[in-house]
Amino acid sequence: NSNYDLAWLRYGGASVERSAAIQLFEGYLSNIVAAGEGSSPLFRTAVQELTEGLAKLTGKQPAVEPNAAADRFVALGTIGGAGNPLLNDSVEGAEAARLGEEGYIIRKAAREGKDYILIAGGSDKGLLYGVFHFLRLLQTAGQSPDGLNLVEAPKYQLRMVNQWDNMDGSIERGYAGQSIFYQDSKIVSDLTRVREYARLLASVGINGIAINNVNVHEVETKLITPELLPDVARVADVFREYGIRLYLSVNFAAPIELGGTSTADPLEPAVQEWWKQRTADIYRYVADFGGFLVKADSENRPGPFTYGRDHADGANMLAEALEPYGGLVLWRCFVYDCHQDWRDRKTDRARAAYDHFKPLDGRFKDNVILQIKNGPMDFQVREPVSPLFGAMKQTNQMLEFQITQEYTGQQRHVCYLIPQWKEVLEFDTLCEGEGSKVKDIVAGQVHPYKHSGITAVSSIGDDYNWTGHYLAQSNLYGYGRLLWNPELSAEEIAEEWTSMTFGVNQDVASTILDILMESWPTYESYTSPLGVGWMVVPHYHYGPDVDGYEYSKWGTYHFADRDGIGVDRTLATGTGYSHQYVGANAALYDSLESCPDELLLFFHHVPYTYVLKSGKTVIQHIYDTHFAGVEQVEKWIARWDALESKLDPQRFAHVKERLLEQLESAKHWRDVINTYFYRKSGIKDQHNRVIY
Ligand code: BDP
Repeated sequence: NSNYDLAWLRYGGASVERSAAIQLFEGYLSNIVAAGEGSSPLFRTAVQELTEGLAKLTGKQPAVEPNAAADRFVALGTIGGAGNPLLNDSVEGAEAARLGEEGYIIRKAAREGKDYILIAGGSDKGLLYGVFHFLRLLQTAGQSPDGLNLVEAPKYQLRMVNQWDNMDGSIERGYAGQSIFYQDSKIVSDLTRVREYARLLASVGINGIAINNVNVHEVETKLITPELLPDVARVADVFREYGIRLYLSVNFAAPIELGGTSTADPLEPAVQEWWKQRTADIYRYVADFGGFLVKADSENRPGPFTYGRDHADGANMLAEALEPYGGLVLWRCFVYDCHQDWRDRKTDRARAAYDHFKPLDGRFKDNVILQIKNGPMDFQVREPVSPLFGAMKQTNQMLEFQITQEYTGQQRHVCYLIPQWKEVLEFDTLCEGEGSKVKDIVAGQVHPYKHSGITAVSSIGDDYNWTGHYLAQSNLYGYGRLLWNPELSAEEIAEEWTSMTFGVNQDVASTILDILMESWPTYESYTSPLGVGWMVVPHYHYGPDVDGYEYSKWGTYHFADRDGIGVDRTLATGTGYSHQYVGANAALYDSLESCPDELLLFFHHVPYTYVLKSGKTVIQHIYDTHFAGVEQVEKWIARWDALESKLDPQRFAHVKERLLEQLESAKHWRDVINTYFYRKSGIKDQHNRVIY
């Protein structure tokens, strides 16, 4: 009877078929032995999560005991905790050392005639992750207690989300209602929903959150002052119980706006001192505060450029203030000229991040991390990978994804983004020769970064189902899972999510899996073609407007004319962006012959009659994909309809309604795009479907 959906933490429920795994583990699930350590809040969270999860999954409240009385049970323990024989006897020292604080072991163990499932954390936090893994295991096929032996540790140090929530309760690029954090310029008093969000995040291993929009307006500027810090501290307390560290987005001009100094010049001692004081205040309220997230000199936000300083000057000033406390500066690289003259093809927005930051390599303090969007533009359905990854050997880097579907259907369309993110992570930058993949760079494994990781713009709001579209929950879930282990496949992640969220019915599972896996290519097929991007309604970014941004200042052009389309980013005749890549990658994109079809128009301007590797002309490709995309959505609707009797009415109806909306929108896209290019090119569709 809560007023929010439990997402993948529903643990069964009346309409859900139980996984066979529950039966296999049944004998162990009535007793939990939580020995010794049980004092830390995180340990308590772990015990509580396991207790509640098992109660729901089995229908019986498990007994929680300090000592092993029953013959079979689940034992919880923390490595290095006060001598727990159940743990110490079955975990070797060397093994424990490899786990790190966030890792855990789940294994079948035996001692003194007793038989148990051991969940052992590298710390209480690792234990909590182990508990969530065990609960997941009980809901997904393929595992039995025999031979159970899992040793897990996360790939990334920082596994974060960024809320783009504003204190008036709105969410920038939010498609799932209002903020769960703020209302009427205040932090909400009832943090129930925030706690529930912390559970969702911790269950997939997220360990950091920035709780306010990177565009910091007047009210949010005050979040770092004693006026609002008591409330920030309340939020931090909730997240701490789930092992999640709190960060704040800050306004670079805060010293001026809060009336401390007349300048925000990072080299001015009074400004430096001002930030040191504010930082000291913050740590008085939140002792484990994570640090500052900063959008500076970007889209009209203040920054060091105003004072003739560069980004290293700006970031280092904040880093110095945070350093005594171990805090970090997450400095965003989304810096470009948003007032450009569209006629000047040399100001290529795609080049901007690399051009701004690469020359600064080596100048940042080691508690600064550059936060780089996955692509050089802005979360389009298809972009190449940002060439900045790996280009700075002496500067910490982290990757920024966007879970909120700003440019991918705004949680009205299904668009499962894990396959897209996997492509980014698997991209080989060649920065240190073959095998210099993005996934390893942002793990600090190519260059030995002190700090690194992945973050993403969150997708949640106060909608009943959190994400606007039930199926969009899979992106939040999958994001966390991918950060824990980027080797998981998109299918595996989708399967896990589906069985936890919708149960193990085969028809349900296979339909949802297919829809999710087909969804990104489908969205791409009926929107902007061949990597060119944009063509969306300005500002809102939903629905087609081919020339919406074509003659504007934002640097997002397609250059379609009567003869052809695409952006020439080659070295010889274009912007030279292709040569921000290393060696063979630069050559791959630079040459028309080798450039992959899906990115062709990102790198090249070609005639409509240019023949793709697929054998089709560009124009016919545009026509065909736009028809195919709509047909695909029609097929999903038929498949979804077939699930009516197997799903709860509420979720069935909700997804159905969204699919119908997606269909309408896909038709709109198809017709606008196809007609536009027919009129521009005058070339007919081979199948005569496109009308003038
Ligand atoms: C774009 C959004 C804009 C954000 C900006 C950013 O349209 O609302 O403020 O990115 O990342 O995607 O700062």
